[in-house]
Amino acid sequence: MVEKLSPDARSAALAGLPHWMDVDGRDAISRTFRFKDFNAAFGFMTRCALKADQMDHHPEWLNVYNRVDVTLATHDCGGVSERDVDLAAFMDHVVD
Ligand code: H2B
Repeated sequence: MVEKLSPDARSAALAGLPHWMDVDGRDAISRTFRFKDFNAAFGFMTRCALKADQMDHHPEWLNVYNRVDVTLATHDCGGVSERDVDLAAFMDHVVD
């Protein structure tokens, strides 16, 4: 069973993910990524989708041309877990 991060662990994790924000009214984190064009955005999504499937941990996301809005939460625990932090860090690494 995946566990929700404690408030302290969550704050510490978010300090290391400065581009990610708390979602209003929901226990989740989000970030918007912007790319040169659709090709670059979809390439990013493809890399993240393969990683997410390997992790068995899947993002909620919306793509509009060169923009990808990502929300991460762990449905199995109803909040943010270490898996969300790991997937967020992977996504950041892909765009770095
Ligand atoms: N993704 C996310 N974001 N949260 C989950 O709780 C989750 C998941 N659970 N992907 C996984 C799949 C679970 O449903 C399967 C059965 O392992």
